[in-house]
Amino acid sequence: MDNLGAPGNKMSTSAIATKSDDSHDEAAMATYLREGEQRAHALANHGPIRFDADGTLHADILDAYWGTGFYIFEGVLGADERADIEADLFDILERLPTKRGSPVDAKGRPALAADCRAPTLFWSKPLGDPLGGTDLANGRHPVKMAEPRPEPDAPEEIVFVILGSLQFSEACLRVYGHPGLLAVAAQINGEDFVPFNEALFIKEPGRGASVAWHQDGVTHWGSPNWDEGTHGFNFMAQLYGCTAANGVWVVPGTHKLGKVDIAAMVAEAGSVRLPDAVPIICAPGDVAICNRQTVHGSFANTSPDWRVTVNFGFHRRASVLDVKGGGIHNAPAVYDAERIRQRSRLIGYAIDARRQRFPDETPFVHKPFVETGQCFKWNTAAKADLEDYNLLDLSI
Ligand SMILES: O=C(O)CCC(=O)C(=O)O
Repeated sequence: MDNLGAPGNKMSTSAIATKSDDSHDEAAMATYLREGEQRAHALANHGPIRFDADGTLHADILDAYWGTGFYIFEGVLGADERADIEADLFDILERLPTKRGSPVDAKGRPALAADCRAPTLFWSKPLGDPLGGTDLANGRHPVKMAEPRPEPDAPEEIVFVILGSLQFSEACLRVYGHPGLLAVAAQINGEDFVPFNEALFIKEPGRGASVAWHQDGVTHWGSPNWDEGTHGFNFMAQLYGCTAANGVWVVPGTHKLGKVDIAAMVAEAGSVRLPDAVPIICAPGDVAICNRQTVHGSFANTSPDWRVTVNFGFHRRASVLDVKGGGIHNAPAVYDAERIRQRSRLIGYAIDARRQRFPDETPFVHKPFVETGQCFKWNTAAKADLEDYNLLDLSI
């Protein structure tokens, strides 16, 4: 996930406001959602994870992914796994602080993440857009989305994203170790692929916040070696599925264009309803892969449906090694081989956690672990080792 900035940053004086009168137009939005669904159905970019006999990801998938910038892997997470995620989700929701900054949850217990040093919980007013038109996250969200009015009984603020999420949910950690998804990561980013970060997106009906249009990368845009895969991708695993109304929208092909002028796109469209954008529509258990360079975003969730996304990204090692990154998800730093090795332990823990829960699956083998003789065990000590692990996110 790739949207957040240090809390407390101020609004940009140069922020570009949307013509919100138009964007609040419910009829126009309903038409937009319907037309977006039609555009989504016309794209041949969904199906099960498929490999050829030689282990190569099926050419149709590679073509569709590199052509549009996203692909939906259908039926990746079964009912058992989704039930595990849901149980963890309920636990997380119960343990959230009563309000921003509160050390306790509604039952008076120490709140989730209360003692974390790394950025974890991100708050918004219900149906708000905390990022659009601000300087947060390097100002990557230049345009404010529409902010519909929530019901009067809505709380003042809600949590809409949780970073470092694998420390709060073993079920999410096990999704991170999914052999099919990690094999896809190896095909797209190379066998020595490395982590980016992980997040849980919670888009509650009638409350879930917008994530304004943006491209994710903050480095490399001007690099002579830049290409359509430089900033890696995010997997977006759907617990309950997602619709045009509550899901992420992508402007297909924008991952190939370099840095795009999003404000100009919105100005040309005359609203935040970008005319070429397509919603990622998923059934429960589907997992989308989304190129981080695409122009993408999501609208406030005015629909009656929850969207819960287990979001986790991977990079090419070459995009990260000895590169100065950070500043958005953690402190700026040069990402040397030792940091990459340290951060990659999450892949090792995830593979072993998954092996223990799903013993009939063939676990993924991560080539760098074989080459360096590293072996990971998911146990109590490993669990303790996850605290604040996202201080080492590889954020480019
Ligand atoms: O899930 C969302 O609404 C936004 C996800 C996103 O922007 C990202 O993963 O970069």
